Amino acid sequence: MYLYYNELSPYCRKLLYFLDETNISLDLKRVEFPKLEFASLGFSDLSPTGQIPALVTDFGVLSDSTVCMRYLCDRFLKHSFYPAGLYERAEVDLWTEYVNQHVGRHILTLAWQRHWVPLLGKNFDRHAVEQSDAALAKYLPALEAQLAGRSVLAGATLTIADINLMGFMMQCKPAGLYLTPWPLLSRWYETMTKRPKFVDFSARFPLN
Ligand SMILES: N[C@@H](CCC(=O)N[C@@H](CS)C(=O)NCC(=O)O)C(=O)O
Repeated sequence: MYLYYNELSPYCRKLLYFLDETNISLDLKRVEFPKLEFASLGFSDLSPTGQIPALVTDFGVLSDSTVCMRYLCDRFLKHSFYPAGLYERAEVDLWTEYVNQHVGRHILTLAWQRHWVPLLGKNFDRHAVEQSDAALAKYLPALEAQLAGRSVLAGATLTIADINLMGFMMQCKPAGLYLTPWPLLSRWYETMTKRPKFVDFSARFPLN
């Protein structure tokens, strides 16, 4: 089993950080231009999106960071990160999907518009930034409320819900997203950044 990745991709970074936290070791293959490289390898038929991360298993290719985290937890029996119990698992899924649908993509839009667009000399899309700022103002309060009286998003210990959120939150700085209005989320983020596994991960794969 091996993983196609590029350390600049936020979705790959999420999965690479997940591998560190869970101590799952995979062969890593770095790609620069996934669609072109996959086409030349004949992967276009196997991977529905042609995107990275792409996890090549004995049975086929999985090309979605969240699906890969779930699969790897089950495959390597990492149930503390993705519980086997039905309700506990659903709670992890709930917060993972909430973040994927309402939070993550907006942080990435802001990071793209505020950091990469000026760097690459592309056209700034003010409307996209306004929409993502508004969406975060609307959807971050539920994360803040969920963190009241707890240090992790679901259950009692770190799960893929936290790792998933961290995959996006590690882009806060390039996104120009300040967490002052959300003190519990801010505290959660500070705690996550101090985790030894995150410190190691950031040193191995620096953001810039
Ligand atoms: N929902 C997917 C998104 C993956 C994704 O957007 N990958 C981007 C890199 S960040 C990609 O491969 N882009 C190249 C392309 O679409 O050709 C996930 O969670 O893995």
